[in-house]
Amino acid sequence: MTKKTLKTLVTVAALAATAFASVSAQTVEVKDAWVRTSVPGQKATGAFMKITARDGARLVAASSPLAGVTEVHEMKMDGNIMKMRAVEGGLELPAGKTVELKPGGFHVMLMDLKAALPKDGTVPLTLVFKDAKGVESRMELKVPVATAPVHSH
Ligand SMILES: [Cu+2]
Repeated sequence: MTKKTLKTLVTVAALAATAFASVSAQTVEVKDAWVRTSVPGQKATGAFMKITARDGARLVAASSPLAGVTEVHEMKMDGNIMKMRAVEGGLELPAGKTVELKPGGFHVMLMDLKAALPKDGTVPLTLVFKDAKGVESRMELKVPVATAPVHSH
């Protein structure tokens, strides 16, 4: 191997390591995630969790192979009616503050479900975050299916 080839290889390896570091040095933490059970024929359900972004970020998208459409939703009163809608521009995650996605509030909506989600199953869920500089990062989760909030200790 010539010296030049070796140097090129080292440079490539260094770049790969940098890319890996920026992904693995996860600045977003997700805790107590759960997806509500669904029955056969049910088209939608919600995923809930606690998200803390150390440096601040936005949850801009989510996806799951078990759902045709996945959106970040909020519940809001519209007159006397509680309505839910997609969070425009993504869910704001202020630096160091834990944002709770819970029934009746923010949630990740799984729609066009491909199958029923029985209790004790798991749902693969990908969350896409965008930091203050607009850099996107992905987080892959295996979320337990439950009928009520899950607490980790
Ligand atoms: Cu919803």
